[in-house]
This record gives sequence, C-alpha cells and structure tokens, in this order.
Amino acid sequence: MPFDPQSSAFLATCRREPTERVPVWFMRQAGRSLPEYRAVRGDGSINTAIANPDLATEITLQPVRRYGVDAAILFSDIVTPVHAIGFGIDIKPGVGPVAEKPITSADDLRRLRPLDPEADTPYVLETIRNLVAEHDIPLIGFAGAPFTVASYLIEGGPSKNKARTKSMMLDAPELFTSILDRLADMAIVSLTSQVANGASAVQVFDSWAGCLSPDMYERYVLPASQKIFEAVAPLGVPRIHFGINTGELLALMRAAGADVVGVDWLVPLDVARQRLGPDSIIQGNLDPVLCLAQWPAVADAVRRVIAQNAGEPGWIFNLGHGVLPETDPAILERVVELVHAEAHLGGQ
Ligand code: 1CP
Repeated sequence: MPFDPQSSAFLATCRREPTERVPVWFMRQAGRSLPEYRAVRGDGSINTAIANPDLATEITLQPVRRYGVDAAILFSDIVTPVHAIGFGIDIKPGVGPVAEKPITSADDLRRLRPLDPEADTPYVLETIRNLVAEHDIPLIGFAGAPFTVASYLIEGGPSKNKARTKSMMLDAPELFTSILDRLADMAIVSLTSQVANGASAVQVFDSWAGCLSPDMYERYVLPASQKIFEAVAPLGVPRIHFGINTGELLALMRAAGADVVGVDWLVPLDVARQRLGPDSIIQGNLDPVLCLAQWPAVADAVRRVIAQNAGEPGWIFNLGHGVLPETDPAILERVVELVHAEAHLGGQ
C-alpha cells in the first residue's frame, strides 16, 4: 500500500499536532545490531550495499518490520554524495569514513565538484522510489551537515578532537568556508532530489557540531547549515536537525531553521524545551548505552524520559544517538511497545 501522509503520527508530530501515540524511530535503526542485516549485507564495503537498490530497500525495511517503528530512514550514509562524485572516500568496516587524500589546500576544492543526484547517485533515488511505492510508512531522507562531513574530509577519518578541522577554521577561514559552502550545496541538491522522489521528511546530521563552542559554531558553521534549511523549506517537508553534545547549541541549531531539533541524553527534555522555546518540536533522547542493560533498567530509563516530556505535544521518541551494534534487538522492540503504550500527550 503506498504511503498516506495524513495517517502518519510521525509527520503530525513534526508539525506539533496532537497524535494518539508518541511516534518512535531509532537513529541507526538499520544495520549493525540486526542479525537479518548481517545475513543480507555480506562482507563488502557498505557503499556496495548502498549502491544496490533492492538490497538498500530491504535493509531500510528490516527495522520497520522488526521494531514497529513509525518512520523508516533511508539506508545510505552521510558521505555517500562525496563518495559518488569521486572525492576518494571509503567507509571502512569497523572504522567509518576514511579519505585517501584529506583536504589540505585550496587545490583540493577541485575534488568537491557539484553533485548531480540523478547522474551521481541514481541508486539512492531508485531505493527511495521502491520504498515509497510499496510501503505505508514515512521515509526520512537525510544529509550530513557541512561541518560533520567536512570533519572527515579534513581529518581523513574519524577523529576525537577535530584538531585539523579547527585549525583550518582559524588559520584558513576562507578555505574552510568554501568547503562548507560546497558541502551545503551538495546537501541541498541531494535532499531536494530525495524529496522529489518521495522522502517525506529530512534530517540533517551534524553529529560532531557539539565539539564547538557556541561562538565558533555561530561564526563558522551556522551559515552553511542555515543555507540548507532555507533552501529546503519550500519543499514543504519537516526538517530535523541533529547533533550530540549540543546542549549549549540547541537554540542556535533551531535558529538554523529546523522544524525539529534532536536532543541528546545529557539534556533532559524539559530543559531542552526551555532552551528552544515554548512551541519547539524535539526528538530524543534515551542514552543508547542504557539499551545494553537488562529490561527492567531500560524500562525505567524510558519511563523517566517519558516523564521529562511531561505530556507536551511535539515529541518524537528516539535515542540520543545511534543504536550501538551490540544492542539486543529484543530490547528495542520492547522500547517501542512501551513508548506506544505509556507515552501520552496532555499530561502524565
Ligand atoms: O539506520 C541506519 O543505519 C540508516 C543509515 C545510516 C545513516 C543515517 C548509516 C549507515 N549511516 C548514517 C549516518 C551517519 N554516518 C552519521 C550520522 C549519524 C551518527 O552520528 O551516527 C555519521 C557520523 C556517519 C559516518 C559513519 N559511517 C560512521 C561514524 C564514524 C565515526 O566518526 O565514529 C560509521 C561507523 C559509518 C559506517 C556505517 N554507516 C551506516 C552503517 C550501518 C554503518 C556501519 C558499517 C557497516 O555496516 O558496514
């Protein structure tokens, strides 16, 4: 059955409309922790799986079947567009994105040419069309925020303190700004093509923005993210903005123009609402590590998160960051059931 947007609790919540139940989905719900993922995925690069629309469609749907979540998220990666234009970035199993030749000078900007989604990532669009044609669930499209993607291109891979990225910000601000601007343009065309092909919401992942002070974020990063949210506003779909360690950045992240702001587990939901303003719409925030505990402790943690939302509309239940690979899927199944059964709007 094709998707009917009117019936979606997830989309209604993204507009702060009251719903019968609090919608749930999990970042990184596809992959890693699911045995059915490991069974179909094989050993190759994740890029090979992303480039195979039948496989990517199946992997996107696996958590929907298993957990009964209220939204699907496209199986792809934040570095897929940069990989597709031939920048020279791979996703190494057990590591993450690794760039062969990190950006060190303005010469490297040539390797960041504009993205043409139809020509460069046709498989992503085919996966989206497969998903929306046959399945009655909203699909979240996504892109990496310029800062988080740039951190991989500048560092050459995952990094703890983003030293090269911050040095470039300060020592070569023009180059840094040009990189972010090109990545913003790539995110805009990518998200636009995802929505044109059927995605019904978009999330911009700025996972590592929390390593920045509010001042640095505002000066060097906010303009590029703002450009994305402004450009995709006319598409008319909800726009979600996410990062971790972003307690001090929440108001700025909302100022970037998002409809929904992700909250990590370090900030209680009621505090997040104070920082974001009275009509805010939030997504979060169970600590993913707590999902490794025995069920009674997990249930208790979920109930505390429910209590912190205090019955406010405009809340999508999620983890504060992605599902950890060692998570028992049975626990996440019970989390979904518990939120659907016990989280209600309009007072606890
Ligand atoms: O549910 C899903 O899994 C959806 C698909 C998805 C998404 C939304 C993947 C597949 N990656 C992402 C986003 C993504 N990729 C982010 C933002 C979300 C987050 O912070 O978790 C980031 C930072 C990446 C980069 C990345 N790709 C990492 C992190 C590395 C680091 O710096 O710590 C890793 C490990 C990957 C590989 C990857 N991407 C996706 C999966 C399932 C995997 C695991 C490897 C595999 O199965 O081969």
